[in-house]
Amino acid sequence: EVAAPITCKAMVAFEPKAPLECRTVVVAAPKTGEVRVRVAANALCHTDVYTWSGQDPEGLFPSILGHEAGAIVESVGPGVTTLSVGDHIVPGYTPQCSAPSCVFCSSPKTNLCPRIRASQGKGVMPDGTSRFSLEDGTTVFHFMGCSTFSEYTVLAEISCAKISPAMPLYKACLFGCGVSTGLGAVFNTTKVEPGSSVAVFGLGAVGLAVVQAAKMAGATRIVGIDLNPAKESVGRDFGITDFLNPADSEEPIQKRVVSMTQWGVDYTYDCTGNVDVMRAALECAHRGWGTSCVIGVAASGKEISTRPFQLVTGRRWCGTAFGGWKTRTDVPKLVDEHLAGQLPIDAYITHVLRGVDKTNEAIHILEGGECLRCVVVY
Ligand code: NAD
Ligand code: AHE
Ligand code: ZN
Repeated sequence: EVAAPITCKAMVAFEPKAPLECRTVVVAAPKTGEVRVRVAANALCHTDVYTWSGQDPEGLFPSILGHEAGAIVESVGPGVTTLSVGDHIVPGYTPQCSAPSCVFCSSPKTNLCPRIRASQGKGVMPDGTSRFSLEDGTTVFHFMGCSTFSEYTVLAEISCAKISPAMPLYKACLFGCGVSTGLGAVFNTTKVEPGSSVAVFGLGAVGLAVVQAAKMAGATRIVGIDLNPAKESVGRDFGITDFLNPADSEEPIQKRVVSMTQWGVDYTYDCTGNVDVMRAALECAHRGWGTSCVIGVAASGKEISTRPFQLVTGRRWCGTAFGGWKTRTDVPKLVDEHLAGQLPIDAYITHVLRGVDKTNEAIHILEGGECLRCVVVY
């Protein structure tokens, strides 16, 4: 039996930087290998704001943005075997097809399953069409395979992490992107060892999750760097041992970090998306072995540069997507660790709003500088 289309409210991005418009949208039934979900809560990530601003080469309009959510399966399409109506899920923008023939899913080295990446980047479901339309029939594009600024959305089965129903969905959303990414950058991508020194550029939710994980991994010196002086105090709450504001001195920030530590720090992370910061982060990594991890997303056309000598003398540049976590196997484990009291995340939720129509306010709040994550409960 095929589910009927659902009519609900969604925030539609019609053009870059114009406020999202709360519209009635029609969400079609899930097709083969898809599920339709009721979004219970969504946390805003800086990447949503980046795409909304028009700088994302894959940004399409009109579209429904949003990718950090907790949701409940409402209906399942043909052929879906691993999810049932009522399951609690976290949508993933990095799917996990788990096919034995998928060299990415089969490898422990990566989470970058390419199965639906091309259609995802074009704002459509794997069959090349959208499940969203306006009441007048206009097609609305999907975003990052999630589109969670909508009361209902359609996801590929392989994009859904089924989580414990004991996890409140307003918190589960945090594991859908920023917090997981910061944790995974430390645990999976760079594998920080006890006693390491670390520098984190940008103390938003992503950067603070790097700080949290670095502390858990036994790093003994954690330098937090942010242009916003208010980030020193929240950074210390999460575990930074030192704070630097690049605006406090004419001296390049990488020199300041190196002079604090003699040869630089073992692991550095860009959590800003600024390519000059990425360069600074690489150049304050330890001579001989320091690793710098790019997490931030840079605007279309931006490129990174440094003197190759920085790499010749032993520094390594790497990057991470979703912290290297495999969505379907790892997100449920992160949730279980939280439920077992081993992974506190409540402090990331600095603001809570009610109603999908409050998403513009959430954007305003995230840009205000005091917000880590603003959760909108639908
Ligand atoms: P955010 O806006 O909440 O935090 C960014 C922080 O960086 C802010 O505290 C800001 O004051 C600081 N900052 C900005 N410019 C700076 C500079 N020049 N020097 C030092 N600090 C500076 O953003 P967020 O949600 O934490 O996301 C951080 C970045 O990570 C974004 O670029 C986002 O798109 C990206 N991201 C990437 C992944 C991934 O999988 N690779 C996942 C999530 C987010
Ligand atoms: N379309 C963007 C890509 C931006 C990007 O790099 N996204 C990150 C996730 S950011 C989450 O907040 C990512 O995981 N990328 C891997 C992928 O397959 O997209 C652009 O700038 O082109
Ligand atoms: Zn994100």
